[in-house]
Amino acid sequence: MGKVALITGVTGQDGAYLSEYLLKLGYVVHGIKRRSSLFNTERIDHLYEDPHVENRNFILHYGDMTDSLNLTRIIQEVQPDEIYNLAAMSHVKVSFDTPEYAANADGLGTLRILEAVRLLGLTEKTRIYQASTSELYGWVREIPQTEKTPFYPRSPYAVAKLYGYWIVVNYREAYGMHASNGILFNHESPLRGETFVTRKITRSVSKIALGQEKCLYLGNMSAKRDWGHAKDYVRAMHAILQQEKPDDYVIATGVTTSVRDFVRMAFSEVGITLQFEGCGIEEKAVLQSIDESLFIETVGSEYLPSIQLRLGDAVVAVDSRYFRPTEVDLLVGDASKARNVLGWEPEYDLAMMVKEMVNADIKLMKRDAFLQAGGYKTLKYFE
Ligand code: NAP
Ligand code: F7E
Repeated sequence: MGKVALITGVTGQDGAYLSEYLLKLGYVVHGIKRRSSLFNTERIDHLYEDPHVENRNFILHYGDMTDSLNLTRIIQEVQPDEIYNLAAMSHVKVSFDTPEYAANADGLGTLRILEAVRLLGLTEKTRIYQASTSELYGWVREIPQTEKTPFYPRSPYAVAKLYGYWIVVNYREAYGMHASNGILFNHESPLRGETFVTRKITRSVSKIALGQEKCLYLGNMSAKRDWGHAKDYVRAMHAILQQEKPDDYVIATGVTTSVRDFVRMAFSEVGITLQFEGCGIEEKAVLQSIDESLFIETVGSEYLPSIQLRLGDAVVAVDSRYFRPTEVDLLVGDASKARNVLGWEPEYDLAMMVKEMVNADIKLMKRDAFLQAGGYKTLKYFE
């Protein structure tokens, strides 16, 4: 019999990659998804199994991190060996608009999971992974950040996650629970939510290259992040729960890059070189040169006649609406402990990830253009 895992936030970026990973390892995976008025399972549709199939390995339950009764019932039904608590209102900027909800879902939600496991008498059986975050370091006290670096959260999201972090430590110490924090630095992928900065950039680069958009508007381009690939990071989550003793681990690449340099890298994937001019709110980036053969190779010759890219055009500009009331300027993690204890190493570097994300978005934007142009009807007609 394979192990049974329960994943909250199964419809998110990490939930999707972790489900795939655990299913390949022979787990039975249960996931909690929210009720929504539109389908919200796009990232996991390829894993979906019809409820009429016998002995399913991938089972979804409706639930919400703000509903204790619902969480307790699901945990009782599933009797999981491992819980991965990934559900959260995970957008830092949005947490300034919805601070109470972020505290409820991200902070108290974590408590609800821990307390349900305790009340159901599953303390000995069920191991818990908590999705903690490098945002805890906020206004960083040292560079690079380790498991010992003091926290200084800078957003309602980070403050809610601080509660989540400490309540996990407290339940571990108070009740001997196998509960661990993964302090994960930013991790991205083609499945990343569209409003996080990396995906926003790779989507815009693709649209600009295909002539569907003229300019990408960003906030603070000087912010620096330690960006890894989500596929690498879900392996670390699993490894943390396979340890005999629960503990907390930093998961990071150790390399930090500015948003501005991420923009440069993404445009250069389609053969475009940018020149940045001005500073602060006046900063913009103009098209300096285009490597035509690389452009045609990546974007595809069938799209060229409709594209109007001119040297000197501004394709990136600053919009202050994307600034945050308090910013996290620089994050870079030291994952030595994870390397030594878990044997964890990332397989992706930033350049590989940017390439994968840009290519995936170009494909997606071409598909969207095809559908908008009536492709859908054509496909239907021939079905
Ligand atoms: P994500 O793509 O935003 O996914 C979040 C998931 O949580 C989604 O499935 C979402 O459901 C679900 N969710 C949100 N509020 C919920 C609620 N009240 N009840 C039930 N489910 C709810 O985030 P991610 O990038 O995969 O990150 C996974 C976790 O790691 C999050 O806790 C995040 O805060 C944390 N984290 C992320 C990073 C990173 O760089 N990605 C780094 C450190 C920590 P819908 O699909 O319906 O919205
Ligand atoms: O911003 C700057 C922005 O929203 C990164 C979440 O997964 O990772 C994520 O949080 C940086 C910030 O991620 C835009 O000001 C500039 O400095 O992609 P982001 P985040 O805030 O680091 C951590 C580890 C988590 O735990 C979170 O759940 O980019 N930035 N211009 C922008 N950011 C956005 N979103 N949009 C802009 O236009």
